[in-house]
Amino acid sequence: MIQGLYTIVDNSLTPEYSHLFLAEQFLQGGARILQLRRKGAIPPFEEARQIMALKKKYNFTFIVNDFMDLAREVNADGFHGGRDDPSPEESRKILGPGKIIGYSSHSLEEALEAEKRGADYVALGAIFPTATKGPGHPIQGLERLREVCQQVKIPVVAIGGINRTNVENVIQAGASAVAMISGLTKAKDIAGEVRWYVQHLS
Ligand code: TZP
Ligand code: MG
Repeated sequence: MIQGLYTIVDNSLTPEYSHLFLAEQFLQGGARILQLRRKGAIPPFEEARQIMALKKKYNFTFIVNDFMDLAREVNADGFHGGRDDPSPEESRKILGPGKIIGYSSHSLEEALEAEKRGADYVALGAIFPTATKGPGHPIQGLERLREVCQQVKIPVVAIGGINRTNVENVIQAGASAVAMISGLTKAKDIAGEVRWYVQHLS
């Protein structure tokens, strides 16, 4: 189930940490959903495999962003795509039954279309300005988030600039889950920060 804290394993703002290190920090903090995200570079098979191997120790859902072949090769629990990726229905065909298909949307229309095409959840972002996405990205804001949550039946994952101060408003707007990168990866105590959100969102 896509609910609560949705952690994104992405070290683009914190290159001093490996993806594997971030994944384990998140899991130590109690995260139950991890997405591997590496913009512009194919994550090495070995990295994704090592994260999958953490399932021996932790119970979590592992979703691969952008790289369908990798998702299939490591038998991840799901794939997260967007405009440049196979459609949700194609993704489901490729990955097989029982897998989770997520889709990045940037408008109500796109979110409704993804739902129609069989996505299990949609992400909507960026809700707030964020360094992770860089300038030039449209900001959705809380009102758009509320509208999307009202009209879309599948879970909506809010993403972009979410932090301790605004997370409550995001939940109030109807988001099923909050996806975060820098709010977690830039914390001094990453596992502790994750724990705060896990407790706050349950
Ligand atoms: N999509 C929309 S905003 C965003 C993505 C991947 C970045 C989220 O990162 P952060 O650091 O939690 O704002
Ligand atoms: Mg993509």
